[in-house]
Amino acid sequence: MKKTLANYSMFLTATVLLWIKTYFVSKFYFNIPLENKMQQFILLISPISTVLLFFGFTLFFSGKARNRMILFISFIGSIILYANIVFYRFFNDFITIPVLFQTSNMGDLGSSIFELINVTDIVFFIDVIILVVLMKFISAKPGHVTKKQVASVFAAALALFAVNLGLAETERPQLLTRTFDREMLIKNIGVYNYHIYDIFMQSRAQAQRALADSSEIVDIENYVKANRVKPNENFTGIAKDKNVFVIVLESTQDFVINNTVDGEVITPFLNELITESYYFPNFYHQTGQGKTSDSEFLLENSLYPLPSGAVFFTHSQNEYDGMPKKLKEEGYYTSVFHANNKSFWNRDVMYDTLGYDRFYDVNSFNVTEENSIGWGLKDDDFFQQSIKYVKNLPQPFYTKYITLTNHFPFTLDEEDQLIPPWDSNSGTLNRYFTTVRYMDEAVKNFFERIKEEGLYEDSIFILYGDHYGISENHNKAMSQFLEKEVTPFESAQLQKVPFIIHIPGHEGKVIDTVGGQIDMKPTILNLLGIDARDQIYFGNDLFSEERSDFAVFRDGSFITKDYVYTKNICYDKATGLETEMEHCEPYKEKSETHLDLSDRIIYGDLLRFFNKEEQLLLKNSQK
Ligand code: GP9
Ligand code: MN
Repeated sequence: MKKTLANYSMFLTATVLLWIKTYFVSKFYFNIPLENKMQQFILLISPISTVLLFFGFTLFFSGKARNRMILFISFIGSIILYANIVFYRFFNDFITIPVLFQTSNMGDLGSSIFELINVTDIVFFIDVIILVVLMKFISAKPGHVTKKQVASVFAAALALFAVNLGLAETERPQLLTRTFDREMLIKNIGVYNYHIYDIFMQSRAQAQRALADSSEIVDIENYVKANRVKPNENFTGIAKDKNVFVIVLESTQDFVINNTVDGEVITPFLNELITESYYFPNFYHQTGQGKTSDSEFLLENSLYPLPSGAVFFTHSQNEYDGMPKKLKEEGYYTSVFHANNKSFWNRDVMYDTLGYDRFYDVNSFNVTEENSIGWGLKDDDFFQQSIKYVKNLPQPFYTKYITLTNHFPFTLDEEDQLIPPWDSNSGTLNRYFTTVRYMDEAVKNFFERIKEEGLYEDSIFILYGDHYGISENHNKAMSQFLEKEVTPFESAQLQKVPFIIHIPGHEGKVIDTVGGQIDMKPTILNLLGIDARDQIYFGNDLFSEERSDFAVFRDGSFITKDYVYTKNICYDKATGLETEMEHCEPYKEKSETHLDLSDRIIYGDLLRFFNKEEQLLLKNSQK
């Protein structure tokens, strides 16, 4: 027994020390917000599995060699942690592989690295120092450990990881498949597992990228250009050089528009706005697991998001022809307002890639206990606090506002409730009406302020719902509200989100073409008189009279003028009843092609080839 203890003592000490140190740094240094006991517990256990696994390898050695390996691993673990600490001091974020190799980032860091490092930082290596001292004074050398014992250490590490992941999944479902936020990953699986995961994801993307063939883009280009319709010339340039406000209406579905609950109007302001705007009642969201970020991706690129994961996370290093980049070439200043952590959905990185000039994240706002609810700053405060920034932006500007209050779980302080919650069996749906009503008021107040600031006349306003707020889990309450059964056909129809284009001085009109978020970019660019038809994108101008009514969802369901295809069934739109598959067949092929080609562009990072080719052509023509 004594011998066994001696065999393991240094291994155990090193494991415990690195584990506890990592926990303390995560909790107190990275300031990871913890909402409940379970999250505290997850954070506590999250480093242990990897720490155990790595030190487990030292058991293959004995005697002095083992001690040296223990020191080595302890040092490497500490360096990884310390690198994150230094990075965090500067960027308030965690290291990712691509960011590490991004010269611009490292350039910033390089010049100030000495300011970021303090002598007192030696405390972050305290465990390594303790180990050195212990090894010096303890004369007993660890002996041989049996293979079986090593195997059980690895098995324990694996089991601990499984427990960790299981608990994390209950706190944040689909943590690894969706990937929300670096902070969330570190909070749930610990800093070391996070790095392993990051390396895995990045290498996978890099491999796909390396395998891509530059000729692929030619076929894709031919396809998209052949399928593109001419934009409506009557609308070309009608908003030339105007400021553009894009307002993302969190979780807002179209069914709340012009509707009431218990006699209360749900969106009085939007209803009124629509009467003097272009309003598209057959407009669908096309997002996948990346939710809000997927909708932003569709908006800026007119490419489809990915079938799994959030493209903002998985392919933020690709080359894109983002709308901000294009608008910048045309003299626009581009920015985003969103009162959330900048790394959520990897926005800080992706916004750089897309070419945004400025991201006003949570740190640009004064967020207190009183002015926040649910996910953070209340929409009304968010809009109001943004005024001081927006009025000083260089004009013309393109700016995107992302609201937050109307987000699951749809909570709201009593004093902000303009209509009471409903009373079905779904608390979620009941509260949803109240938070939508609140958001509507916040948008109304924002418009008033924009008018007061004299910004209104020179601007256009694009409002869109990002994705559904009420999932199919609430079908029962939903059918009670809609007074009809929510069949798969109805579920597909419920994916409609508001799309409103408000141009001051224009009367507006209801335009009933079937379209989706993929169409936003070509529509907006045409209004601004910017010709981007040399770019590769999948949408079409929503005003165009030549367009065919069409929207494909990320799961392959689609909507046309007369049919709805979902869950392998073709429905007749007029009756809502099942019809022969042959009606849907031609569109099915079109849908699959669209999604497939768009995916290939992203997986292979194909736009890098396209742009090179374009530049070459340009050069030759200039000769
Ligand atoms: C988070 C906000 C909401 O920043 O955009 O995210 P969601 O869960 O809707 O994607
Ligand atoms: Mn959202």
